[in-house]
Amino acid sequence: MARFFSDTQLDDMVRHFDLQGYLRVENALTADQIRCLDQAVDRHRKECPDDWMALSDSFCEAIDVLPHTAAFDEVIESPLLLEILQAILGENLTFEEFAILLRNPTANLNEIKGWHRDIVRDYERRKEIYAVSVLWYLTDVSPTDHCFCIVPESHNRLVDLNPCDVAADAGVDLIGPAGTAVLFHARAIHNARLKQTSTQRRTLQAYFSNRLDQRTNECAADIDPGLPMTEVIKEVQRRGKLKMKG
Ligand SMILES: O=C(O)CCC(=O)C(=O)O
Repeated sequence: MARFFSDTQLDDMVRHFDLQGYLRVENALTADQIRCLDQAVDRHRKECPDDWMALSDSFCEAIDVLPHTAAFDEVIESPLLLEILQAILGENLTFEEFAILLRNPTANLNEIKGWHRDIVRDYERRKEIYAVSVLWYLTDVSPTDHCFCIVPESHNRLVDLNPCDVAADAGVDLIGPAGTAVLFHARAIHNARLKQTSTQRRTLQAYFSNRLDQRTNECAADIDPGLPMTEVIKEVQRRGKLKMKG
C-alpha cells in the first residue's frame, strides 16, 4: 500500500485523535478534486432534487447519493484518508454512510441540531458509539463562515458530559481551506457554529467504523420505514433531545 505518512506522523495523528476526539488534515483533496467534486454536487442537485432535504434554513443535506453517481467514490476510497483511518480503526475498517451537507447563509443562527453525539442519541448509550466521521470541506471555511465545532475529549475523558450542559459558545471551531478533512469520533460532542456573514459551506461527509461493531444506522431501526427521511432525521433528533433532558 502507498504510504503518505511516516510511522511517526501516523502515530502522532492517532495520539491526537485518541486524546482530543478529532483531527484536522489539510490538503486531503487536490485543487482538481475539489473542482470536480463541487461540480458533482451541482449535478446532483440538478439531477436529483428530491434527494435533498432542507432540515433548517441553513442546513440542506443529501443522503442517498451513492446509488445515483460514482463521482464521490474517490473521496470515500481516498488512499490518504484510508491510511489515517486504518491507523485509527485498524484492519477491520469499514465504510458506513455518505452524505453531502450544505450550510447556507442565514440570519437565524440557532442551529437545529445543537450540541449532540452522533448515531445513538440516547445519553445512556453513549459508550456504544465507535464510528469515525470524516468531513471534507469543498469550500474555504474561514473564521466568519459556518463551521463544525467540537468539545475536545468528550468522546473519552469527558464522556459523562451531557450535551444539554454544554454552553453555546463552548468547544473548538474547526476552520480550514477547501480540501481540509476533519475526522471526529462520533461519540465526541459536536455542533455547527453558524455565523452571521457566512458564505455557503459545502461539505462531504462519510462514516467509517470497525466492521465488527454496531452499524451506524441502528439508531433509526425502530422508526416507521414509510416516513420520509427528513421526518426520520427529525425523529432521531427529537428522541435524542428527550433522552438527554432525562
Ligand atoms: O455541519 C456541521 O458542521 C455539523 C455536522 C453535524 O452536526 C454532524 O455531522 O452530526
